[in-house]
Amino acid sequence: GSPAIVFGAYHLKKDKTDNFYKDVISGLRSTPKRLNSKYFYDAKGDKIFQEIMNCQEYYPTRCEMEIFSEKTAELAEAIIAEGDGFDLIELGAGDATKSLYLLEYLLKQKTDFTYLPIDISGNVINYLTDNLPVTLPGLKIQGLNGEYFEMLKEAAAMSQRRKVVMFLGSNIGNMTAGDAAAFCKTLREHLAEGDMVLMGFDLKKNPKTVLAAYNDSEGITKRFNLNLLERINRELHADFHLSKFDHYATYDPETGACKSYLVSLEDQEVTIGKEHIRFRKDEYIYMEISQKFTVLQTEQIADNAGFKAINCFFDSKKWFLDAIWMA
Ligand code: AVJ
Repeated sequence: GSPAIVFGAYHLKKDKTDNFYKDVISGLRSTPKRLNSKYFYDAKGDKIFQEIMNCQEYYPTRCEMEIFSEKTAELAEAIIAEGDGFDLIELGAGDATKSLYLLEYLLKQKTDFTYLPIDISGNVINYLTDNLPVTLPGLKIQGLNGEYFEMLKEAAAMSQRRKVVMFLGSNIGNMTAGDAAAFCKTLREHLAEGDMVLMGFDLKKNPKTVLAAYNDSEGITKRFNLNLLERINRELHADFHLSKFDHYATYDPETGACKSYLVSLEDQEVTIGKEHIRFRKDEYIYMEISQKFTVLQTEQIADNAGFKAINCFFDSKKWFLDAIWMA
């Protein structure tokens, strides 16, 4: 039957500022200090991330774009193979540039599907639900603004159809190995047998290539990191001096962990609401991990979570992998 879905966007009503404040305070009260990179994506952060994706050194987007533009038919056929009439859910959809290739192809084939983008950024969801129906006439779209699994539950409550969940751009790399394993297990629990996952992984490669992508010469990634301090200033009434912090990126080819830090350039105290946080000179805030994988590791993650890895799509350099898993 047809899905009980209308055009539009669903926005999480819960007080998000509250979670943001709690996470920031507990992160900055920890030793070592840390902030969660999921908070990078406010309106300005979304814009800076666009700049990152367009910059010379940041290769992952171009690699995955090549897969989606050059192997559209193969990707679509692998997805359709399990039957027509499905919900195509995208976790962390962003501007959906890569998915557009797939959506356009599926529409041309008169495939019966609804596209459900999920994103933590309300701006992203508004943009997609406003623009995609214009770019792709006939597209059924339901935007979901909020956390992945809360919104996945919303999606499941809306329709009983087969699910194909896309998690692209190596977004999974923003989790530690343990968190990624737990995430995939939880994802599997939210799915039924026959459902599919299309997961993007940034693969291990020359360490200089990886590091340059997170340490770009124009300092876009530095601005991306500092923007979170600016967001905290604005939304949580704090007084970070951005010029008193510097960006430091590192890549360890052994573990595949690429990490970003903001380093305090002097002894200083920052006020956030009624909290006071002390920084020693050279003390760092751990901002983000962007994990790189071997193909074998991705298969082990699938296995361990109860998925069957059934298909691998690589770019021509084999720098990036889009894997299809079956629940
Ligand atoms: C959106 C999580 C895939 O980790 O490569 C880019 C975010 N951070 N440059 C990544 C990011 C710094 C990006 N992901």
